[in-house]
Amino acid sequence: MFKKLGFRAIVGLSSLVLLLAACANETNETKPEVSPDLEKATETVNAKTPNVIKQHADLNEKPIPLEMERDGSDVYVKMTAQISDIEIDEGNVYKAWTFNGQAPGPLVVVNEGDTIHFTLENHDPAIPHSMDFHAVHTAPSKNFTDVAPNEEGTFSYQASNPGVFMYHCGTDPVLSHIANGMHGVIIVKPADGYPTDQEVDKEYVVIQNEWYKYNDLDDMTNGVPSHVVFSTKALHQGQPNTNGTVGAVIHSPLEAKEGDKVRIYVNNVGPNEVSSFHVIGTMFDDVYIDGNPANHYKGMQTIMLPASGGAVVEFTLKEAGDYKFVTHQFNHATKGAAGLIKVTK
Ligand SMILES: [Cu+2]
Repeated sequence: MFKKLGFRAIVGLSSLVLLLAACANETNETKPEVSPDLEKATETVNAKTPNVIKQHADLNEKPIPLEMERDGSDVYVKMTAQISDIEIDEGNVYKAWTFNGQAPGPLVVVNEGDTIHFTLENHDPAIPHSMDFHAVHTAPSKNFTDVAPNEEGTFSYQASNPGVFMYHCGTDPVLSHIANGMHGVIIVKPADGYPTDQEVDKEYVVIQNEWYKYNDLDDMTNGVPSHVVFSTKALHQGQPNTNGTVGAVIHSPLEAKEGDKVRIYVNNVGPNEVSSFHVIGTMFDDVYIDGNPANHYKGMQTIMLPASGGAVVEFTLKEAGDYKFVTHQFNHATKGAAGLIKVTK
């Protein structure tokens, strides 16, 4: 997908990196391709923040709320690309590349059949960003294109399929943009609802994501995540809205009453790992894979969420107590991917 000249530059750059690496430690490890723009913008500002982009070094942009307005079935959504500090673990502040200062970004909820008129304001002074909604059919070359620093772009498309979809920045190198924090969830509510709508007492949104060494494309490509985490986004007023940080959904637990049927809209935004989503002490009575009412499964213990995959899961909490949910890939649960549902009488 690289333009011809860009590709040559990258090949040249990669060869140089390879040569230097070979000289330095006599290994032949393949280095990921870094776009020349990103390579130029990135430098070690100090030992504490390796790989920080020079213009990001002193930048910590205050989160700007999502703007959303509806006119019939036309929905006007405005988001920002911005650089904001997020403490992903105690004492570990990540200068995240974000949508609206959150990682994952703000929850977007629309109805099946809506036309989305999406505006991205790029508040990042250094590099371009973009938006790829998995909820729409459109030509990426036309509607998922880059918005330059300090510019804005508007794109329109229809959300014609119901589901729990990922969105992410699609600017090259995509892995850097997603792993640095530019991901989120858009729910497209089915026109005719889910067959179990009447049974559900509480509903929440849960998202899984990974973090790697700061803006380190080599680690993102060849390494393992340092943190795998859950976040929750407020679907209804008064619900917690967190970033993807270690313990976020334990410190801000989900709540239910004994006997409640709970629905979770869940998505794994990755970027790289699969999620094996499981609630300890119950099982999923009803599951809609990717959140489409047509994909209805019953009685599942664990659901597999591929990177970007979503689901609606519904389960009954028959006894009061604390229920943890995890990815059953326990190496990832150990790195932070655990959340809590507090069930009271
Ligand atoms: Cu981006």
